[in-house]
Amino acid sequence: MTNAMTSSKGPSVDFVPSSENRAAASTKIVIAGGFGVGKTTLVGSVSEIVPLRTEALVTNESLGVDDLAQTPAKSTTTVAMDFGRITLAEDLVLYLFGTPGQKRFWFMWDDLVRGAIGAIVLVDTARLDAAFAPLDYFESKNVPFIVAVNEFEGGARYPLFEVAEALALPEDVPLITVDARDRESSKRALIRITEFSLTRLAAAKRQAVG
Ligand SMILES: Nc1nc2c(ncn2[C@@H]2O[C@H](COP(=O)(O)OP(=O)(O)O)[C@@H](O)[C@H]2O)c(=O)[nH]1
Ligand SMILES: [Mg+2]
Repeated sequence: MTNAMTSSKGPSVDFVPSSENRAAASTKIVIAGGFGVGKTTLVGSVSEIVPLRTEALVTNESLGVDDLAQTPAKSTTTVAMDFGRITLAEDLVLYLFGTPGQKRFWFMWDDLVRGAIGAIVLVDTARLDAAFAPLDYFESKNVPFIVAVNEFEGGARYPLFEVAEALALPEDVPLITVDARDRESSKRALIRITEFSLTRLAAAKRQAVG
């Protein structure tokens, strides 16, 4: 059992006793975005454990709910969520949580983001509109987030400023490209959200003081 030290504000750190009886700290980053945008792929490419994922064949019942016509390569959909782990240091563990895509699982998001460093919103430029719901969500909850355009082969490439404009992103939100299948690329995205979150924390502290 972990002794969670969570607060309603900002990232939390959980301390778990390690085998050597030293405290190990853990924290988390949330991966969000529309259906088929590459969340499961990203968590899988950086996780050191086989990601725990709950995929199921999309059945007739979910037709119209999970639109596979938009993503012909996919026959499964993540039913609950993706979960991965990265050991950053002997005593520091990062957990990754992919958000469940379907609207019927959105009640889980509040639990997922509690205590998270921040979120990466994955975007497919072929289906930009799928990004609006996660963007609105993180903005409304004041969770730091970055936007990562997952570049699919054969997909149209747009200059990032055009993507920012189309998504009506606030100016300070970092916007990067990513190849979710590539470990190094996915790691860079994790580093970027961590840096951004730290910058935001520092700014908030300065405001509180000044
Ligand atoms: N070409 C290409 N395919 C990708 C990339 N990321 C994911 N895919 C593929 O797109 C499909 C959907 O990805 P998945 O991770 O399941 O999406 P999720 O619904 O967001 O979890 C899968 O078949 C992936 O192999 C990428 O960066 N490039
Ligand atoms: Mg998935």
